[in-house]
Amino acid sequence: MRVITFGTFDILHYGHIRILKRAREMGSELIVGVSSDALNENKKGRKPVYSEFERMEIIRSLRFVDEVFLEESLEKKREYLIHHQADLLVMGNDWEGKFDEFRDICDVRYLERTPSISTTSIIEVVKSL
Ligand code: C2G
Repeated sequence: MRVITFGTFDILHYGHIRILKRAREMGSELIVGVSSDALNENKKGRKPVYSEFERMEIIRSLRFVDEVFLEESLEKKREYLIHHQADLLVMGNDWEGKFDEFRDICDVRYLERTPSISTTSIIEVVKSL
C-alpha cells in the first residue's frame, strides 16, 4: 500500500514529523512531494527559509520516508498520484475536502493537525528573541 503526501516542510517541526509518521503507518511505503521554492512564492508570497534542495534532503533522511520528489505545481497533483501509483493520499485537515476530486484514483484521508505549532509561529518566536 503506497501512501503519498505533500507539503513544504520548512523548518521541520514536531507537527511535520507526526503527520509523516501517521501517514507511513497507514501503509507500507511513504512518498513525499516537497513543494518547490517557486510554488511557495506563488502560494504564500515568500520563499521558504530552507531551499527546496535542503528541504528534500531533510525529508529524505527520515527513516519513515521511502521516496521524495519535488512538487512543482498544485495543478499536477493528479499526474503525481498516477505517476507514483499512490493508493492513499494523506493530508492535514487544514486541507479538508480540498483533494476529494482524486477519490476516483486513490483513497483520500485528512489527519488532524498537531495543535499549537507551525513554521510561522516558530519564525515569530525566533524574531522575538
Ligand atoms: N501539519 C500538521 N500539523 C501542524 C503543521 C502542519 O499536521 N502543526 C501538516 C499539514 O497539515 C500538511 C503537512 O504538515 O499536511 C505539511 O505542512 P506545510 O509544510 O505547511 O505544507 P503546506 O503548505 O500545507 O503544503 O500540495 C499541497 C502543498 O504542498 C501542502
